[in-house]
Amino acid sequence: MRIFSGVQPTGIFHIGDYLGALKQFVQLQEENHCLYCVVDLHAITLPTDPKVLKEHILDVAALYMAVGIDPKKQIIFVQSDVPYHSELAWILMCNTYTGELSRMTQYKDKSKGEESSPAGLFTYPVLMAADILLYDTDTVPVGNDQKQHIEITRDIAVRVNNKFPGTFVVPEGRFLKEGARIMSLDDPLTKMSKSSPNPFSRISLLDDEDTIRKAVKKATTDSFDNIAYDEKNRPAVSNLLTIYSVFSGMTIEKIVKLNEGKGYGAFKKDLGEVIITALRPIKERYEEIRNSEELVVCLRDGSERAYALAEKTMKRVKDNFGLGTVS
Ligand code: ATP
Ligand code: LTN
Repeated sequence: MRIFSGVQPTGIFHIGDYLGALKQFVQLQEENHCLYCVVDLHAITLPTDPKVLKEHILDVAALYMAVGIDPKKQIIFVQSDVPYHSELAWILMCNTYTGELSRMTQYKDKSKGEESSPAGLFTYPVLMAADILLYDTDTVPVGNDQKQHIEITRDIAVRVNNKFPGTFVVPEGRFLKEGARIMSLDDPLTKMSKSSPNPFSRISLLDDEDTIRKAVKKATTDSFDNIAYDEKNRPAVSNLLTIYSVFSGMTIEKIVKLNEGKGYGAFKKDLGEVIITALRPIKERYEEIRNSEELVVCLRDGSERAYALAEKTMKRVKDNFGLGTVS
């Protein structure tokens, strides 16, 4: 199967990105053809400093490799290195309704209803659809905050296929049950996010050990005197149990049992160590890759291979739409 996913170069990944998305990227590479993209064009939908953006592009690419994606077997590349993404986005925009874009919750959140919000923020989902459809993608692994964007991608693909049969493969989203939505450590009702102003709301994949211990220690809990999973009534401790479970590989039931009669102090201490142990090898590999010359070489090679695949799809799309001088 063809797999495609993308991450915005807006900062260092946190454990929510890792558990919701990156971990599945690694698992999927065993039996599939995967393309993992650094979606820099999406990152400029909100104001970005060019120097910082350039660094973040390399940070994200290095993190892809550090978590275990093999750039020789799979394709790791930067979106704007393959200009077909923007070209296809335009064609798709002509087949997308403004009404459906205005219903996107991410747009509503990020634009805050202001008239001066960039049009790129509004058409963001169409560029994402172009990313996916350009590579005849079967499956898109993402965190479940992206469900609505996958739905609109499918709707656009079906709409175009109804006009011009056989233009696109209609993709499916792939969402994990556990880890698909890791919540903030300071507010279990909002998702862990790179953009939250409180650094203790998240744990970054590159945080040092003391920072991780401190963030876990400060994490919000509740006033019950036992440790139990109850997402509705005890969201904070349930979130910590999920994080514990996905990093340790132990079931939640087993962790609850291990913690019978213990308080939050001991539980959090163990959790901190579980996270530190899981992140240590990623951090070590990241340091090696981030400053190596190999990183840029891999990205160039990745964009050449992605370009060749995209070119084929674009030729088919333009032919079907009757675009261009000759077919
Ligand atoms: P931010 O974290 O600033 O809100 P974002 O949501 O735009 O950024 P990306 O970097 O584009 O995040 O997301 C990378 C991937 O990680 C996406 O597939 C997204 O669904 C997933 N993801 C992000 N945050 C979480 C989370 N808290 N829990 C689970 N998955 C997440
Ligand atoms: N919108 C996504 C990032 C993204 C993406 C994609 C994910 C852009 N293009 C294509 C999967 C496939 C986000 O904010 N997480």
